[in-house]
Amino acid sequence: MAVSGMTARGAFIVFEGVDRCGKTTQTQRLVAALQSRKVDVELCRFPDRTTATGKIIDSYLKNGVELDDHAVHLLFSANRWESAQAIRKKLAAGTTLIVDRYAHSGVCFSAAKQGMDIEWCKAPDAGLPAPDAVIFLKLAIADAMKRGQFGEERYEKQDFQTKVLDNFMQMKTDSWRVIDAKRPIDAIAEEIETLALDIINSCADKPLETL
Ligand code: DGP
Ligand code: NA
Ligand code: NA
Repeated sequence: MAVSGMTARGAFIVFEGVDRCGKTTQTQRLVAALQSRKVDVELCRFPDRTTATGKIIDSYLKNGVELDDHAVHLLFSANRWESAQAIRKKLAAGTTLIVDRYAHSGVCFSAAKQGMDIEWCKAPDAGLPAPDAVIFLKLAIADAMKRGQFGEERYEKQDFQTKVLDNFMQMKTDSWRVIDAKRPIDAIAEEIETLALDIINSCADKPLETL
């Protein structure tokens, strides 16, 4: 509960999953639902393609430039570090952040590449603000492939996404909230809204942790 004169901090809620799992739709739906309940909330997504690092990442994802796997991994991490200070400030000011991908994507996508090790991939993100909750939208790759636009960007290939999903399942801890993403959009949105309200209430007086 908020003590008078103090603002309860916002929650840092991260959505993860393979490509086409419905994260973008669900994060947008959640932000709209929370806004209609007068929750102070903002949507963010990583990679943030608008920054200097984000522009290189965007070009890489669209196959416009080739980059060494280690170099691009560090760019994705740098792209999160660019926002770290703003994330801390917003949370402290009471704004809840709904985030479409974060450090778990960083590790799970890079480690799906030959010769890229999970522990090496985790290192550059150490010290970033840690999510209060990870909501994982779980979808089989065969089902993701039936959805529109799969295959347009660099990583949107069946074999690669299968490895990414395996990595997510390996990294998953008991604290992740796993959502069956094969169901209708409205049913998922309803489940997530209840979950998010619960997370927002329960982290208001807990300190923000770091990765
Ligand atoms: P999105 O804009 O959410 O569709 O993400 C773009 C693609 O980049 C998607 O295939 C997931 C992947 N991705 C997101 N974050 C990272 C990261 O930190 N590292 C790597 N290697 N890939 C990432
Ligand atoms: Na994508
Ligand atoms: Na690997």
